[in-house]
Amino acid sequence: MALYRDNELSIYRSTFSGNSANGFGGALAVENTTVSIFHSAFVKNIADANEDDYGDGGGLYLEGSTSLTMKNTIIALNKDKSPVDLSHPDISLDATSSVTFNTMGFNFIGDNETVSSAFPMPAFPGGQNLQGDYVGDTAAPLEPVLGTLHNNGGPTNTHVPLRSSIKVTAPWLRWISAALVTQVPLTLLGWLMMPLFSMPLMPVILVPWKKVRSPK
Ligand SMILES: [Ca+2]
Ligand SMILES: [Ca+2]
Repeated sequence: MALYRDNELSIYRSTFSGNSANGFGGALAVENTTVSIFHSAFVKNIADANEDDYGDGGGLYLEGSTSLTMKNTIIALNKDKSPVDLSHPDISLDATSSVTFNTMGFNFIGDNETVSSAFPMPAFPGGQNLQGDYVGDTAAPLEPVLGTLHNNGGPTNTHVPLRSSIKVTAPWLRWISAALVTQVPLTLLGWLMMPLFSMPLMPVILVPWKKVRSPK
């Protein structure tokens, strides 16, 4: 399924896969639109399929005064096939657009080219950024591990995140990973620095003890 829209659009639990456009927006192009996308996937779509250097945004192409609210949505593994023109595989903004983003977290952006301010990289590779999104960039695109387009129930075929995908990492495992990354180094640093802080206290403790013992 591929769409062009210029008013208001809500997408809920939908899959856009394998679409292509010779121009802009392989899966979805919107202009002056209020867009909400929840629990959906935009994967393996292509912009500028005819490779004439005219076309961007394999996943989404956003124009005009558009606002995009997004939660728990995968936009990854899309392509911009322009041979020379800048490659904007997943999301592309028109140069004159004024797009506002409202992320509600748990989104998965393969390449944040053109949207790095709305979807900044996380502090640790593979982790969530401060908004709770998983984000890659052109140098290190993030690839979800998905099953093939398949009938997994529901009215249309879908891609199921597989067990090894970041999207399905158990919350307790994410907590342990975060603890290993942040708490273990801090604890080791604390142990190493403990003698530095305890040394000045030793004379204060020992001197009164000696005075008490001295009359004997
Ligand atoms: Ca083209
Ligand atoms: Ca392009």
